[in-house]
Amino acid sequence: MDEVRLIEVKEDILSDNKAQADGLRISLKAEKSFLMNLMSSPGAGKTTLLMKSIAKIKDDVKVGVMEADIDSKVDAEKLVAQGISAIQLRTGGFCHLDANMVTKGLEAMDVKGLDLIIIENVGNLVCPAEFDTGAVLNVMLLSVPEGDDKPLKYPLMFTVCDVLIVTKMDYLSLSDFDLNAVRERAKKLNPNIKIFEVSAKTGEGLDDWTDWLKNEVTTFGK
Ligand SMILES: Nc1nc2c(ncn2[C@@H]2O[C@H](COP(=O)(O)OP(=O)(O)O)[C@@H](O)[C@H]2O)c(=O)[nH]1
Ligand SMILES: [Mg+2]
Repeated sequence: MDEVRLIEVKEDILSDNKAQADGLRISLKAEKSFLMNLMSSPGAGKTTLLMKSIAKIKDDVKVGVMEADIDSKVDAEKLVAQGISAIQLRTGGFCHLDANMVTKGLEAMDVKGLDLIIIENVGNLVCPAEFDTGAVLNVMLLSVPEGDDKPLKYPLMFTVCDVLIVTKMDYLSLSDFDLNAVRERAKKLNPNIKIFEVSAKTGEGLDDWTDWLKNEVTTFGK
């Protein structure tokens, strides 16, 4: 019997996506639109952190949010109810956003006049790390209840992110989460990763993060 041919498609998909993401980055830079991609496990606190962060910077930075979920509108509805400009992308089962989906989302958004566009990616620590969205800043959340072993289990996510926000810090005293171990594990994978420690519930560490983000956005393209 003839041997069955095995064709590797993943590499092609990823390289096509990377080319599209690079093109998107160039056009967004020309428009001085700062695109940030926020990733984490489901329930780590992305939507909550976005609402708290945007409330702090909205007088200085005009923000729009692109929510992505497999099949629901709940996150965009939460943001809109807070007066935040948001659209919802339904990925229809896909576990991540790619540059093509983000391009479609941007076409549906009123991006003129926005200084900062934030993508809340589909919640998981695996697929979103593989697909470049065209963002200039990749941020991940790791919440204390998820445990300190996540850099060991999901190294790619920690490698591709510019920023790690350890969140739900209000749980720290209730858990065996080893903050130093997370810092060391993340830095070993990605020596340039910037780490913030935040509780969206108590507000601890929120200003450090939002002051830094505001500075990144306002100096973008200058
Ligand atoms: N205690 C605590 N709960 C939080 C914090 N941030 C988010 N949560 C809660 O975690 C749950 C999931 O949050 P959500 O923002 O929807 O997570 P997402 O799925 O990553 O968008 C909600 O019940 C939030 O109220 C935090 O810093 N501390
Ligand atoms: Mg959410």
